[in-house]
Amino acid sequence: MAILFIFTGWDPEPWKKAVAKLAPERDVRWWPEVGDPKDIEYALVWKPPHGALQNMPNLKAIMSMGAGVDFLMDDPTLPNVPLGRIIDPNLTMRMTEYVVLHVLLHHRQQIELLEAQRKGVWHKSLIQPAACDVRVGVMGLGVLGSDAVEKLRSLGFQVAGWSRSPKQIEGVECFAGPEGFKPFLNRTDILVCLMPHTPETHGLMNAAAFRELARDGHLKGPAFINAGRGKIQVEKDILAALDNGDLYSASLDVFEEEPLSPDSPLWRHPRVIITPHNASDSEPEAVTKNILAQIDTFERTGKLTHAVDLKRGY
Ligand code: NDP
Ligand code: OXD
Repeated sequence: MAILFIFTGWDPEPWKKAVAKLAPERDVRWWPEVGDPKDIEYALVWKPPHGALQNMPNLKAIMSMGAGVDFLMDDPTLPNVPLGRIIDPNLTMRMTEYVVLHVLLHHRQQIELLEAQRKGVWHKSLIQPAACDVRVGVMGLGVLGSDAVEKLRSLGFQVAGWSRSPKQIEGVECFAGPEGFKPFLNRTDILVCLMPHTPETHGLMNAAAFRELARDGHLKGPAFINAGRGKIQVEKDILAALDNGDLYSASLDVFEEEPLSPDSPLWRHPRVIITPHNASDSEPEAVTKNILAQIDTFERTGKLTHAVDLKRGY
């Protein structure tokens, strides 16, 4: 049995080190050095080129090396085998760190304070609302969203969430489905997107959605934080909303096209914080351990621990 790693855009060295430490006995191949394709039973992938998974007659399962699988969905040559993904405390914890950091940055108006610092201004007139007066809304109440809402709630924010199917989470106002979207936005000062990219979520965060965010809050205006997927947002609409006041500020970790073009005006916007899709990086040792355990379980039970529903697309 051989395991094939296929990824683009990542440095393979830390992964090779993790495999050497955790599974020195395994037959592991590194794309494009596939060897005999008949040997490959498991493919561990991150943004594999279309077609790279073809012609492996003994392939049993494909596993994303991250939480998302959207990059596989438009590959017409995707083999019809079970597809898994990563759910791991390491990944969840990192995402929650990012969400809490950026919610607090917007809540505490740090962009404005840094601007004042650059100018040598003692900005004492800036009114600082308490967390209990600020409404945070989290789009996506899955593995990552549900951890984030819990931590945000413990900081004292008024927290709501939005998902496809209805949820009940103590202390969190839960909205669901298309009919819940507008009321969810209407009560939100700081919006956090932790959703997958699917045909339903494509372009969802557009001018019409930003216009629905609350305008009666204690902050200078709504903030948008996206650590889900870039194709959920319409970047020209983010810029227009920042200009017309529908948005006051934004933190963006993901983009319509990655890496973000050096020409994008988002880089230079004074109220936008850009991070390079590193809200929650897949940590080689934690993820390799997780995937090896999933393979062992699959060998015993024929089922993937964190299987993806291909019909839903996440
Ligand atoms: P989950 O599959 O556990 O959760 C997804 C959530 O989104 C669910 O609550 C789901 O609703 C909701 N959702 C999906 N489609 C819709 C829709 N059409 N309308 C309303 N809600 C919807 O995923 P994770 O929490 O593990 O991860 C979320 C995403 O975060 C990943 O898909 C990935 O894109 C992104 N990510 C980004 C990283 C980064 O570094 N920037 C790192 C890791 C992940 P329901 O509960 O009803 O199914
Ligand atoms: C993921 C990601 O999906 O890093 O895990 O974006």
